[in-house]
Amino acid sequence: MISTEQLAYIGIGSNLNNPVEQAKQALAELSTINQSELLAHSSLYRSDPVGPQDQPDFINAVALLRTRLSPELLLDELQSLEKAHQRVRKQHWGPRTLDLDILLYGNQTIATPRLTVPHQFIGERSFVLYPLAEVNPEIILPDGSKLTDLLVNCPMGTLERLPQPDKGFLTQACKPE
Ligand code: A4P
Ligand code: MG
Repeated sequence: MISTEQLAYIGIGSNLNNPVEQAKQALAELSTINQSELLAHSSLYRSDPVGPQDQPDFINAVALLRTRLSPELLLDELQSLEKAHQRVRKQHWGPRTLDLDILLYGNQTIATPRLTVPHQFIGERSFVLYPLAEVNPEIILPDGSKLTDLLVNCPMGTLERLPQPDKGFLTQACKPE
């Protein structure tokens, strides 16, 4: 079977071992995933942890990939990147060096033991919705809900966009073609 290209939005999160560097490195690594191309990414954002509070602040970002990988193969690639960042799974919603979630995969709804797409909490997390909107404000979820409407009901809370560095991988928030 010849797989078709899909647009996949990936959520990046880190709150251990220099999270800004972890996130920047993750963006660089996402651009090397096979059969995939990094089309755009958001700025980096900082926010207080959602869930257990006895952990450091998080750095989050969103990346847009064009990929020929199936959702499961894309998840394999993301999990091997997490592993390469010495991610250790101890506590649900606990601290992590790198978390890579598939937020959206084309217009697909997926419910398997390994994958829930769109991501289960996509509609209620400011650290996901605001970076997504920076990459593409016109996103419509598979259930027909508009990103712009979700944002209206999701205050920024403690979320803040970090200033863009002058140089390095994150030179600018690039837009999808
Ligand atoms: N899985 C199911 N659906 C997906 C998907 N769409 N993308 C499965 C990726 N993985 C998906 O994930 C456990 C399993 O989820 C995977 O094996 C995969 O088969 P995990 O990353 O090992 O574990 P987790 O930490 O229990 O869950 P998850 O979903 O990554 O946590 P969340 O929901 O992302 O929450 N606060 C702030 N401010 N910023 C954050 O980024 N992140 C979390 C973690 C909590 N608080 C936060 C943040
Ligand atoms: Mg995850």
